[in-house]
Amino acid sequence: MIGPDVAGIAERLGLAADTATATGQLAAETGLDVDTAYAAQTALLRRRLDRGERLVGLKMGLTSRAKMAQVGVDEVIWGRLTDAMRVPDGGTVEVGTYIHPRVEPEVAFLLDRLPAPGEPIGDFREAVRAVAPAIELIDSRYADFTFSLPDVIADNTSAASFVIGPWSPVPDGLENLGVLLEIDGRVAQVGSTAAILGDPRRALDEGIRLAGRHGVRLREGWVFLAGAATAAVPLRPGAHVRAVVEKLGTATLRASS
Ligand code: OOG
Ligand code: MG
Repeated sequence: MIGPDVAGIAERLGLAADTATATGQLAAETGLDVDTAYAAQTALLRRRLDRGERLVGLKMGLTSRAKMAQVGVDEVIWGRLTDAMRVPDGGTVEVGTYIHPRVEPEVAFLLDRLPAPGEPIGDFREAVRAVAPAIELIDSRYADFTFSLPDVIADNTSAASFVIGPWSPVPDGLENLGVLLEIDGRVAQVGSTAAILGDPRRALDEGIRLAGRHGVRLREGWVFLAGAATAAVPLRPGAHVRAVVEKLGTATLRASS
């Protein structure tokens, strides 16, 4: 039997993103499994690197129950971040360049010295230099924002853009900080960093472990998004979005009208 066409899947998802046009789900049609889906994600990253983008970090997905419930997939996943996906804090995104964008509040880590593959993180403050509030803009390339586990992995876990707020030194506790997502000054989602695997620090352990299974090693200087603490909210034209994380501050993003 011929396996799924990894290059073809990456091309289809890459084109869907480039043209802001949804595509149908792939897994059922192509027999894509999780390992092959990560290979397709790598091919999709390669497509970005070939056009000059730089790999700047890793993002976790579905590290909270709120997110798992929203998309109906209940496994922790990870994807890649490039420099072209980063939007400056307070910056504006063109809504027309996305298919059906959603925003979600996140916590970002700036990675420092990480343990060797297979080793646990000893001192979190050695592994993480700084933390920041962040906004992730996700945009599934699949019609109706509907997908299976291998589908969303191949699609780089719906990653599209991200905003990092001001960096702070790692505070004493990260496991129970209040999280708010505000749209146009109104609270759209409320949560706690406890929703992220009980403690967002755990997301880094999971990221190291899960990416390591696919030969990907996290690097010093990378940005790491621990996963959304709440469900994501559709990004409407003209919206002004703020993510507030207690003790860490605020990240903001505007949508073009
Ligand atoms: C998948 C990406 C999930 C998160 O923070 O949980 C994610 C999706 O919701 O489309 O980025
Ligand atoms: Mg996210």
